[in-house]
Amino acid sequence: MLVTMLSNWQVKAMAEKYVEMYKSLGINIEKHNQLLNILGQYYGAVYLSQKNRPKKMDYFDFVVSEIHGLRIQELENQRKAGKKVIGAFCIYAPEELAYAADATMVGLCGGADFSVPDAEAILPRNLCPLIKSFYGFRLNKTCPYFQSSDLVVGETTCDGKKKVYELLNELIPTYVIEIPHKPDTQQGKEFWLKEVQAFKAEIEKLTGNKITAEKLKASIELINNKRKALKRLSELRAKNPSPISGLDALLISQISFNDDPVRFTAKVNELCNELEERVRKGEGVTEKDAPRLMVSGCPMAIPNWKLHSIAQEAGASVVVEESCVGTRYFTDLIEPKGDSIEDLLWAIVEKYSKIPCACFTPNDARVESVMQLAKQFNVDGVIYYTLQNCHDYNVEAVKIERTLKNRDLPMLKIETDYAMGDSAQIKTRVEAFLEIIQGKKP
Ligand code: BJ8
Repeated sequence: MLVTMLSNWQVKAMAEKYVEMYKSLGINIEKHNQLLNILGQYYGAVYLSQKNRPKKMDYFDFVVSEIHGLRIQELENQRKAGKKVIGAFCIYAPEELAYAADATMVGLCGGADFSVPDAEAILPRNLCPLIKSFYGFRLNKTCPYFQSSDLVVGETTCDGKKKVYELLNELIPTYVIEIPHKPDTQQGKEFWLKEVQAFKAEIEKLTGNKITAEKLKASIELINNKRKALKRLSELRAKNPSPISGLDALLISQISFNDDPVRFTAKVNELCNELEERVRKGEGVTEKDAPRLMVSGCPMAIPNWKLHSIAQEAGASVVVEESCVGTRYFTDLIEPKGDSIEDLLWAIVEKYSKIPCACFTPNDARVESVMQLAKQFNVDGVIYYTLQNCHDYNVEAVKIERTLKNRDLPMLKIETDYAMGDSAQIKTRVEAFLEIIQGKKP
């Protein structure tokens, strides 16, 4: 959601350019302008101040500058042509089904502190900031993706989300997919298949379009291509020095939930071509001996850049995110064993049940994934990132830390929210952590 470093008059010009669209979407224009001002300045300070960025990041800067403008205009044009927009919060929502019915799936705003006070007027304060943020955005009508959505798809991952979806449904039609928490079992997978079938029927009802095997196969390929491009980008970050900053890579992952998938995939691949050239020349964004970090834990929805910017400023190179806005989204592809609709739906279940969210129990696959990534990316340490009041990720830190310790890899646990009040304290802790890491280096 946002704008490059725009001066006040530029924000005003953009707000005026799209004012009729915003009015038709029922956006709270005054409040939305405040949001654009804050985010524009934040983006400029965090992103545009970086040195030695790849040239192909220009496209992603442009997307950010128009994320509340042109992209919304595109969605509105699609809606005028009779297509539907489905908003989602979780990577368990099978976007392949939306595209197979000629709909579009977009990520909804849920990564900013801006909307939290509005949510706290209704919700308990001691709730995950991600949940308060998205509910507040619907209440205060400043997320144009919410305003453009014909349906929201939620999921029974954590209790906070599950209960807030009931309240959200009072404000916008919200369909909830039930996610089994023991997906390794045959029983769990069969249950999930029924949920995927029911979601398919819901989308067909919403769009009036039948999801055929042919269309589903095409949309699986569409999203597989997006995941492949993100994986290619991720693998380039394993090089030393990494050819792209952690902040830029995080931004691209965040944008992947909002941009047009065909265009996005092409642009990520173009960026990867440039990064491969950098790797060939041995060029990176940091010195070769900069401490290499993994960030593991809760997803970071746009514009949540707090931890990455602190770590980067402290001299670290964030090289991988074990997160849903990171490796969990693109590690596995959908690989159907046949061409029938049943084969394709099963393949969706198989892929999605491999995403090791902390809502699963037990969740050994996540512990294994962290260890495998630590090796692949040759990390010197892990920052375990958990949002306040997220019990699943907070508790799962115990097992992850224990296993990392056995491999002699240091871990720093940061529990935070979206406000900036604790930035100085996090900075001090990250700097101390980097000193420990440097002290361990031969
Ligand atoms: S698959 S991680 S995107 S649920 S909202 S669990 S932070 S208390 S987001 Fe997630 Fe899907 Fe899992 Fe990934 Fe905790 Fe907050 Fe709940 Fe959250």
